[in-house]
Amino acid sequence: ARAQIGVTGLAVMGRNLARNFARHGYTVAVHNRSYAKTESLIADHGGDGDFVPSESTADFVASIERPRKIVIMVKAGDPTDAVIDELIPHLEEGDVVIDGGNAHFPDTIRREHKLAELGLHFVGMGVSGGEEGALNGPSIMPGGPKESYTTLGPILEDISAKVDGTPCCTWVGPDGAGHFVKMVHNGIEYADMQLIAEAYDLLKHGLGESAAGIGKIFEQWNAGDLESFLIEITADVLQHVDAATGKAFVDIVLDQAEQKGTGRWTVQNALDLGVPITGIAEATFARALSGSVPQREAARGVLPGDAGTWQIEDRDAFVEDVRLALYASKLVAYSQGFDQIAAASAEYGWGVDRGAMARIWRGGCIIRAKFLNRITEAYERDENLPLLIADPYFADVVGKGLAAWRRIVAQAALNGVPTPAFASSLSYYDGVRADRLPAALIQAQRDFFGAHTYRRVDREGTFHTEWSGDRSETEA
Ligand code: NBP
Repeated sequence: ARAQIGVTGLAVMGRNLARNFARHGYTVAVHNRSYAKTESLIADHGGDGDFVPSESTADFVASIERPRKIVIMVKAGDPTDAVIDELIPHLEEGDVVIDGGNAHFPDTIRREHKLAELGLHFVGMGVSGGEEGALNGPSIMPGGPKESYTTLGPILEDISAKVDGTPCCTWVGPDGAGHFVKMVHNGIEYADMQLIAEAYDLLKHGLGESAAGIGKIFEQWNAGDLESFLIEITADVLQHVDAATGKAFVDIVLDQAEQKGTGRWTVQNALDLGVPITGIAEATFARALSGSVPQREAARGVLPGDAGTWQIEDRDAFVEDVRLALYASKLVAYSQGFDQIAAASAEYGWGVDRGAMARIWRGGCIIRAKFLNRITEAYERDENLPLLIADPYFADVVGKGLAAWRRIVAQAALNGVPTPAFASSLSYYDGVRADRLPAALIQAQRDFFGAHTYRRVDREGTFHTEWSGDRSETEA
């Protein structure tokens, strides 16, 4: 046995992760269900470093130094269980099995408990950054038993992205914490992408600007507070021309957004925990709406718009308004995502450090962005911060963009441009800051038809009014 780490599952992600380990000087045992992928890795990239290929699981496991560290990088779901079951008979106490796939966190919790009973460590590891990140430095979110991080951590930190010399990898928390945080990362990614798409749509309708022209605006935005991977690729995509037609690429792409499911998982979990992640939810539903083909067909030419024709007098002022509205909406989406992490951390006993999560998202991953530094700073100022946008720095940023945000959402409504994420973020903002919410009326209604009781503003206790009787109040 001479390999320091093993990777099984050599499709795009596993292959690149194995190459990344090898390039960092580790001897890497490699294995795939069908041997052809293992052979092609060695044939194409054997020169990247020291690989130990094996055809059988037994040989693969035997080629790794104990305690073994084995990264599974296969299709999430049943294939992951199949690989774990195949590995188990060959493993020995203290070995560490790492699932780098996009597992749903309840599966990770289940697997961790099962392997712990066998004396094995199981690390559910979120990996973001796609194939490019896997090769050149991803953001890595490992969970599982903390002691496994002592030996595994340095290797993962070695191959992760670095920002200002700091690795984009840290231990997230026990059992499913790593995969949970990766899930929320993807949810935030949904919100971020939807907000950018809405900003593009507003600029398109408001200014009548070409895709390439809007691409230039995103390029300028990327030089400021909004600097991030997603803004950068948006500028690039919008300026790309379709070779076949000579049209803007974005204009020849069918407008039906697909999804693999992490956004849905994030929203489902938020519903379970009762956390309002309206930005992520609207983004997920916006994709669903785009794919609602029969409904869109039924509406076409039938539903009137009764919308105005957008008259922008000051082009630069409008662009700045959209930028400020985008930034504020984005902060709300992140704030909500971090609330969900806090709620889950409390529910499952994970102790997740939110500032550290913002830190490891600064590089390598899809939502990497300059302003994540500010989020880390906010949680360093107060690790129990109940509301990210109420941190003094962010409250100030949002406050300065507030008038622009309101103008944009109002103009979008008047001109019939859908902005579900912009609008719901603003509603969330106004809701969370309201002195008093109409939830009081909801409670009264619930008590009226279902005797669900209510609490009063003026004294402790739970009360019910005899609505169908003499309307006297009783203490429940
Ligand atoms: P895929 O998700 O396309 O999975 C293909 C791999 O799974 C192949 O190695 C295949 O082996 C193996 N596999 C399957 Br399918 N069923 C198996 C089974 N029953 N037993 C053993 N192996 C099995 O690969 P990927 O796109 O590289 O992604 C790998 C993981 O990383 C996934 O969980 C994915 O969600 C996650 N991820 C992907 C990205 C990304 O950008 N693509 C980013 C972050 C995370 P075979 O070659 O023999 O068919």
